[in-house]
Amino acid sequence: AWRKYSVSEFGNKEEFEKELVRHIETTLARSMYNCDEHAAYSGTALAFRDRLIIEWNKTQQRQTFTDQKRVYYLSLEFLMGRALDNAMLNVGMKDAARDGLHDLGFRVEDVVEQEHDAALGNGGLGRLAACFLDSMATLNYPAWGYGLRYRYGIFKQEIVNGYQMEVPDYWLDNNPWEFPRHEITVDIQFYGRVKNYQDETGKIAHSWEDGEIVQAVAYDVPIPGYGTKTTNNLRLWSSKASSGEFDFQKFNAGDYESAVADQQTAETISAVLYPNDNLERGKELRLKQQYFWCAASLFDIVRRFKKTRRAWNEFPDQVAIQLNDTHPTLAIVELQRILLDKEGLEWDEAWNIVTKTFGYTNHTVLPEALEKWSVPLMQNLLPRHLQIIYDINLLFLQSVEKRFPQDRELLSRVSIIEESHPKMVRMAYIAIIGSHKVNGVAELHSDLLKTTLFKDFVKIYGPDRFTNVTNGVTPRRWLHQANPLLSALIAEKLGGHEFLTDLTLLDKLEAFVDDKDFRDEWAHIKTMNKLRLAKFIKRTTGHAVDPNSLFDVQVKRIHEYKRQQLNIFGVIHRYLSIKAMSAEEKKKVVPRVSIFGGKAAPGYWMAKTIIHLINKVADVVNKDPDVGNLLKVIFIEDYNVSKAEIICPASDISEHISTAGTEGSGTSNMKFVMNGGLIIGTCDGANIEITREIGESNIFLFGNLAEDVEELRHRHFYGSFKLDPQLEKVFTAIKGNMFGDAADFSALTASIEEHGDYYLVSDDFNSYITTHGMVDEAFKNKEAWLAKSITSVARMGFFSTDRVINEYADSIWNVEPLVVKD
Ligand code: 26V
Repeated sequence: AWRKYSVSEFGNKEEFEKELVRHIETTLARSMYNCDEHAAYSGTALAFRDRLIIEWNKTQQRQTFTDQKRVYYLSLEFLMGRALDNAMLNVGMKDAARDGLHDLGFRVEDVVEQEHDAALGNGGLGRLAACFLDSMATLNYPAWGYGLRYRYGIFKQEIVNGYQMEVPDYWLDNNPWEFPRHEITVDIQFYGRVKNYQDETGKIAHSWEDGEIVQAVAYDVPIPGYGTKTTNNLRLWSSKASSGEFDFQKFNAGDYESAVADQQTAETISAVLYPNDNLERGKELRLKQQYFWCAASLFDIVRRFKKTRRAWNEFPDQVAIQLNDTHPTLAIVELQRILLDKEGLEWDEAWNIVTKTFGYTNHTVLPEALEKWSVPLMQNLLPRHLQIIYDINLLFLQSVEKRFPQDRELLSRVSIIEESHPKMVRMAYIAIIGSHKVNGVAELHSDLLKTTLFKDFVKIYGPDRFTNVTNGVTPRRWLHQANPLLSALIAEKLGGHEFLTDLTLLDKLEAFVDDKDFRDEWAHIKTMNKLRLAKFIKRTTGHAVDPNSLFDVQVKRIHEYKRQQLNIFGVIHRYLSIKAMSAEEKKKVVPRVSIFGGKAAPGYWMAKTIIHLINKVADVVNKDPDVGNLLKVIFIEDYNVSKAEIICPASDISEHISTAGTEGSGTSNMKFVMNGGLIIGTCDGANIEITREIGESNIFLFGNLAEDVEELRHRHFYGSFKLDPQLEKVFTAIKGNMFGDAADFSALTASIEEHGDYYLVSDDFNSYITTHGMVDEAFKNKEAWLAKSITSVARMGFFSTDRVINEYADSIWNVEPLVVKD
């Protein structure tokens, strides 16, 4: 009977308005007479939140009732961006909301912009996790995300005098999308010591005692699927001093301040997202974060399993856990500990359950990103886990020894413990040994894992433990939401929006490549999107850019391997060429806007130097009357998910130019092509598969191949290094103080000229410049360019995360969707 009291499921404009007003006047205690855009946002969000939470409840009941296998996606990062637009589109009520808001005097586009990005991630890895959640819900998989509820997301970037400054991103005030679950808490232990004792059967058992306890509190975020009834859950843990932790002794002794300080120490565990992308720095607090989150999640998963009253050997039939990089590797050790110490299973039985449960995804081959933790640090913080790690290692090495007797070298290479000073625990090795599948994120990357980084493990386990699942992006956010005009045009041609849930249907667009009206509309939409970006640039930087210019975009984390330095050197080269031209020659130049965006890790000096150089070049170029509109350089401050939604649809060409063999996959390459932009790139990451899908004539590839990188690096050191002559001209300009004090950039030029040019900037420079010349030529032929753009979009069906999730489900998780009939 209580069912009829489900009030909030508004189904039209009027009902939406009623809910909106109700929330503004009661939940927010505001009057409609002074309702501003922010209040309109909060009211709309609350109205949609009600809808989501009703579906969320039903989904959870359904999933519990059918009792089938669930997936748990463990990620330290979920780079969600804004939620409201996504919720409106997924629920299918955006038009009702638009009309309702309009009646009250608001534009839905402005209202949506009031929301603060949920920026709980650094870059590709975190955004991939967010796209996965969208696809898992849309495909009706019973799936949960587990992460940390950071009080501060990735820092906000400000550019001051051309330098990056970091500002904290406090984002939690008035966040309508999270539900605190104060009743769901887990006690997490740190430090202490291990006690050995004999159990009832006379067996030696272990218990971990006398540690410090911190409480994990669950916060749930609903994840709606697009056009489905499934609303999954993202559970984020927040740290809190356990009530026992507040030291009443100190308090009563008058030391109130110190008692509160202890409490704050507990709360720092989930305080801040580490802003290093691809650089491991062994900080104790980071290890604490990892264990805190793994232990809370495992406790929750095990508690849910135990409610089913099944036998332990059925655990892997009910639970699949995917490790997003090595950050959650302690979950493997924690499950083994629970099964041994708490549940009393035998080692082999427990370990068999563990390895069947876990899968591990690797995202990078860069050696500086591979996680290692010092043995003394782990001994102190997690003494029982270190013992278990040693046991895992012992048994593993014994089995290797049996199969490959007398290969001492092999044993020391694959040992979990690196025999350095101090000794280090190699987390990737635990992840491999404790999982049944290890995957890379694009073909080349997965091949490199097998032939280089994890070669010895292929020898030990055979090739079947290693596989590839090429990344994707969700077309809901990255096509439909970011580019409503293009999505509508495609829907008109294909007779509906089905392509959003079956992206391979895009191939039907190829039939229209030669249709003149269609092409014109396609071109018009690109221009509109460029105008939208131009307005944004004007508003945020003050620079006017001409939407008829070629928009050339590189937005991603700043890293030497991604080679923004190659791009800015190319821009300088272009600038010098233009300066040397006659008026006649200038008439033939294709006007260009070079757009950069991205954050540098706060301690990564070389990356910060690259940002500084880009901004200094912009200062000089943008006010040079010799150049005018032929070249503009723009650095977009604080690149994030919601800015990406404006930038991706507006590019003519985007740059994916990492040193071959270094980029795991890249995912923005997919977003740009899906939005009708062409790309210039190296044979690296998913660029290779994008080329295979869209055809070689639709992409601008350049540069050395991965297979030649080692040889080239060797030659730089042991042969003679000769700077590329074109690049030399660029360096001469920099050293002549053309962009301010050359000393500011000497580390950057020296890394190439003097320190071996590890990222092959000089080797690839000529080919890069030549290829940009081909881009200019191609852009002059508008019709041919449009044909490339349309054909490419038509062939991008493969890069939906729906395909990706189905591959994980089939080949790694062995889970089925839970489809509901209406
Ligand atoms: C790595 C590390 C290393 C230890 C210290 C903290 C920290 C934080 C984040 C990361 C993530 C770096 C790995 C990463 O983001 N990889 C990117 O993953 C994308 C999704 O698979 C892929 O498209 C990019 O090519 C890859 O660089």
